Amino acid sequence: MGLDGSRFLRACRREEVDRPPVWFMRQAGRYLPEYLALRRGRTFMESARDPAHCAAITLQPVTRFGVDAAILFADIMSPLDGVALPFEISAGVGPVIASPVCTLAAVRALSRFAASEMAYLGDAIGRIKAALGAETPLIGFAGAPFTMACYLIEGRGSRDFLSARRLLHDAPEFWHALMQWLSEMTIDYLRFQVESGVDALQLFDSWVGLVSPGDYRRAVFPYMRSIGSAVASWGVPLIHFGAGCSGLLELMAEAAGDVVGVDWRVELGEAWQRIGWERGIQGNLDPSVLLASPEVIRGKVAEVLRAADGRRGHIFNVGHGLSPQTPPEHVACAVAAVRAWQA
Ligand code: 1CP
Repeated sequence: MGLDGSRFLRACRREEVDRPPVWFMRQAGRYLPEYLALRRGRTFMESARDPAHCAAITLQPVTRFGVDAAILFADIMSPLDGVALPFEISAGVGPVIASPVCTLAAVRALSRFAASEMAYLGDAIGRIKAALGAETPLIGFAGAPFTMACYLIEGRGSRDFLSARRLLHDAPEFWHALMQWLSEMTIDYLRFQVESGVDALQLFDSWVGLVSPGDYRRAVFPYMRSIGSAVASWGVPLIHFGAGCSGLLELMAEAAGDVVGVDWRVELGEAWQRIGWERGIQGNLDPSVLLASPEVIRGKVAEVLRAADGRRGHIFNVGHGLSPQTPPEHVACAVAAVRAWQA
């Protein structure tokens, strides 16, 4: 078949497919017993920095469920290894950054991304590609600048990222310097993943739903646009995901991406109309549905597929990452329901 003929890459290009491709954000993770077994006694980043482990974890959901794409096992904080900014992924907390970046002087002191510091990831990508062969594409990814800025400023996760949003309003020179540095770093990091062999890219702007459309236009859009243009020039499909973004969909679509990833707070057909039929759409099952009974799961999967109406360019996914409580059999049930779908 060859990778270019894969369901996932064809859908990214809005070509005809026999059925929508399916994969899940956070498909590798704590809900899988084989993941917990491999992670035992190791921190998240110890596993992510070990090419054999990273490859094995990336392949687990492909082996178990036969999903139509793999996603690299890494975190949105991973590229900080390439700029020598110390961080950890702390159990039960998430990213923790040793020295948050809150002043213009701190931004000016940041160094340029060096792929040589992340040789482990290039090695992992090579191993994953060799194991996947010509059937299943590999998605590389990065956090988008706004979401990265949230963690760099606060130093860790937060419900509302108030300090970051205050600086967006109150310290424009700092904000733009940080976003400029982040967008350059992101382009360098994504290019490194493409040169190492990934077949498609996703930008996670998980928390950008916190900003108003006016602020998005001024303080986020230009940086997304520059990343989007760079990726477009490489000829690799780009998925642009955000959660809680129903007020921003048109702007996000205009800024970057061949495909826009949406969550369940917006009806998929309406979202698609707003982002334009010339783009693909990814989503948008509520991940909490996968905690319900198989019968409910089949019904809700059908609802998403009906909303997409068999149009070219739909990639079936959850609207945000799978939760650690998800029974793996329920993920298998959703995959089977997508496979069995007849429009
Ligand atoms: O030890 C563990 O297993 C911790 C859980 C975990 C996992 C499995 C974290 C900590 N990161 C990951 C992997 C991960 N993170 C992937 C792997 C590929 C996949 O299977 O999908 C990806 C794509 C991410 C991306 C990521 N990390 C995002 C964007 C997606 C999203 O969910 O919004 C964000 C916001 C992070 C930060 C992060 N890393 C980990 C946690 C718990 C968090 C969120 C913390 C918070 O709520 O602030």
